[in-house]
Amino acid sequence: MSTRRDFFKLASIAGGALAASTVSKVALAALPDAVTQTSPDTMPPLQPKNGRPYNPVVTLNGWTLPWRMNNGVKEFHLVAEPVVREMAPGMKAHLWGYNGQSPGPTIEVVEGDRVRIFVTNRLPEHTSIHWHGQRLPNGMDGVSGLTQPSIQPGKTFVYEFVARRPGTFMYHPHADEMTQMAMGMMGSWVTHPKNKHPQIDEVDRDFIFLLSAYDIEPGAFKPNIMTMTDFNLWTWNSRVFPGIDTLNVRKNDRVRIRVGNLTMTNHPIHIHGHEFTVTGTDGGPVPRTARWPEVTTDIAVGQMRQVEFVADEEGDWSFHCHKSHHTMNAMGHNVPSMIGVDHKDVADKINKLIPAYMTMGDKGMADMGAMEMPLPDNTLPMMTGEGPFGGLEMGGMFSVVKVRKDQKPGDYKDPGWFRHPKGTVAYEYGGPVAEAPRPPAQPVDVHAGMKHGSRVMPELEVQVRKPQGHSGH
Ligand SMILES: [Cu+2]
Repeated sequence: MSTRRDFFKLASIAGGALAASTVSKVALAALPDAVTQTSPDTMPPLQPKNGRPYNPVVTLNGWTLPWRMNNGVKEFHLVAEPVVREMAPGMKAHLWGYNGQSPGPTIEVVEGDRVRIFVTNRLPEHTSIHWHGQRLPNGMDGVSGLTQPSIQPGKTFVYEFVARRPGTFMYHPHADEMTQMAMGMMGSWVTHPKNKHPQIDEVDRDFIFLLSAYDIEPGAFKPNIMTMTDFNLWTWNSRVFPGIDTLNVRKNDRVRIRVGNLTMTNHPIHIHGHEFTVTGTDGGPVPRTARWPEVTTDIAVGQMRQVEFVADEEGDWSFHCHKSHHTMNAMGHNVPSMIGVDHKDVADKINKLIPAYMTMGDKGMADMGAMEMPLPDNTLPMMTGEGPFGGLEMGGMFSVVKVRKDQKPGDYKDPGWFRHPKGTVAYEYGGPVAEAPRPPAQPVDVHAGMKHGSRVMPELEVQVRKPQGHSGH
């Protein structure tokens, strides 16, 4: 039996050199501080205090994890734990994440850095971290059961590898993945190039965020982890509009935006007023000869894209997923289209039976943004947000790129709404209006089908839905 005294005896016989080489320095070292973030706001870029210099990224509604240098190795400490994430003012979700937030902090290193990451598991079940897209020793790949035993609750594991490839990456569990990603466990990783790189431009602003999706019933706090496709909250870094910060840049800045998709569907990410090119994926920089301009790029599941453009048009430019049901929040979208149907009469009758029934969208759904709906607690309106000209009627994956000529270099503060030069805003026509020719109106008897009357009319289906619960989104 080996005792502490035996160990010292052995060490004294063999000398200090043997002790140093047989006992891991890592095991002897105290853990680096586990820094925790309590705010869901966009934190200013973390300027590197030591190591190779680089131009840091800004994580949208997120932050970068500080490190410590230990004999030339960058040491980070991630703590997997339950967190409370404010998805937008008025709604908090009970998620799992890292170091106080979901997603976890961004990790920024430089090509060639040796990186050591301590991962402490404070979840009620085992976990692991997979370093998506990285070249590394197989045993550091973080696949529970395949390349390592899973990290049991209360345990700390150490990952160590050299960041070989510059680019945009992410990290996420590779243990009970469906649960852990549906609960919000993920984070971004950027490896900056060591030297000037022929395929990587220097940029003035460098943003990063992850796409994630949740199924949280209105009024509930926890995601339904059994959901496979019917998610109802489409988020950027576990935030939904109007909780997503704007991307504030200076006119003529070269802007890079890095986006990774850890939802279960694709997202065509679209910018207004500018064209971008995809300059890189999680596979590395795209050769210049293979780039083309576009205004929307589709990001498939498990992919990362970095897009770049020169922000040379001043204004407040929408930046969003182009799937229109991804730019709204969770509330009764499983209602039938009632556009053109005057159903007030029907609604009055239904109201006698179901007082909470509301007529929705006989002219479209825009009145949803303004109507005073009785919302359950901890719920966001389906379409919301106020702009300088009225309601934006948005939710989910929507934000604004604000381009200003007086935004200072390195200043990421929201400059407020754009002040349009005189005569550059769409306006109401004030002249005479010609009568537009219209087809003769068709009489529609909404009661005909219900009463099984003599006229052959398709039965008008009226689904009665109270404003709680939903599916199909
Ligand atoms: Cu989308």
